[in-house]
Amino acid sequence: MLIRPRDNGFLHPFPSEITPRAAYTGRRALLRQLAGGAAGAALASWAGRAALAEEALYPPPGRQPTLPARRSALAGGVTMEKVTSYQDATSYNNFYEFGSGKGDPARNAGTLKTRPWTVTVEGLVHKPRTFDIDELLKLSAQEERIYRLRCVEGWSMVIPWAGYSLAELIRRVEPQGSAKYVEFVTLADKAAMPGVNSRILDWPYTEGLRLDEALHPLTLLAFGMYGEVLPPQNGAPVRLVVPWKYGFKSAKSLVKIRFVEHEPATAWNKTAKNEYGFYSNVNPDVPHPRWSQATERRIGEDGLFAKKRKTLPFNGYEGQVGPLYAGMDLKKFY
Ligand SMILES: Nc1nc2c(c(=O)[nH]1)N[C@H]1C(S)=C(S)[C@@H](COP(=O)(O)O)O[C@H]1N2
Ligand SMILES: [Mo]
Repeated sequence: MLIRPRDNGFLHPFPSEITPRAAYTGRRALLRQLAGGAAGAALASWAGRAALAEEALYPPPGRQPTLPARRSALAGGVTMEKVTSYQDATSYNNFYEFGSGKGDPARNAGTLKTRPWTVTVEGLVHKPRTFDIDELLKLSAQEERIYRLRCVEGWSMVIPWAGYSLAELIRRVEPQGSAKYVEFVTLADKAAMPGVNSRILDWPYTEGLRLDEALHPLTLLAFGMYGEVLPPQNGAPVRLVVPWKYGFKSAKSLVKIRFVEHEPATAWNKTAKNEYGFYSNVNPDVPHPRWSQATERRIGEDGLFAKKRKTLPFNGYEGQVGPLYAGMDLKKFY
């Protein structure tokens, strides 16, 4: 019997709970065979379209090593929306260390060397430690989380990440009672990163979260996407993904995680205080000083006639993270 894709599965396949790339490519091969084979015309055209759709969404084999991950069971961990194509997600990026144009990271980030690589966890913790990246990768089981991410410039996308909750790491280093915030420091390597020689930002790029935000299970330490390890332009070998905050909170290519008592400075806040606050929760009611933040365009849908989408509070994750901000004036703490 033919296994029909689910409505949603047509656009994002659910081959099994374990989603190594082989499962996707095997399914595509089957679809192609059906499309070209003796099957009826309707079936052939259905299979042809399905194969094409999946080819567009997932990378062809051999780009990056695979990174198998089991599908997340976390509330909010898997959105049912159409996944952005791999091509779009890896060619339209913000990664200022490699240039400020959206195409610069894909063009320039090939110089990033991701081995050897270490991440140092320090500050107000009982067990400070430097992790080798391969050790960090195996610290907890890799989960596939499919998150929306919204950039402050008005575009959004849906990406299947592989990683585990940052809380898994935090738990192991045992924060002290005085730790209230977490600061994230990313690589600033002048030789490998042409952007670091410019003065656009005060390098290294840093970000911060309140400790309870960092501990929220949706906050992901990501090592992969689309069943593979992260490509350099998306923040290899390890980055943060905080789906209810504007994209710039999701710091790429992390080298240090520091536990501190006071709210840390962040790279964008230092550069333009009135445009980028510490909290940066996706909030359609708070316009950026230079544009509205009430609507967004999904990458891949940005044709001339594509409708804009309404931006949701907390990027649609209000049910999960709203309680973190109970009683706070989110226009003041933007
Ligand atoms: N180190 C570093 N991390 C960064 C950035 C950056 O310039 N440098 N840009 C941020 C911004 S503005 C966005 S929208 C996201 C983009 O992630 P993506 O390219 O994987 O879509 O990365 C964030 N992380
Ligand atoms: Mo962004």
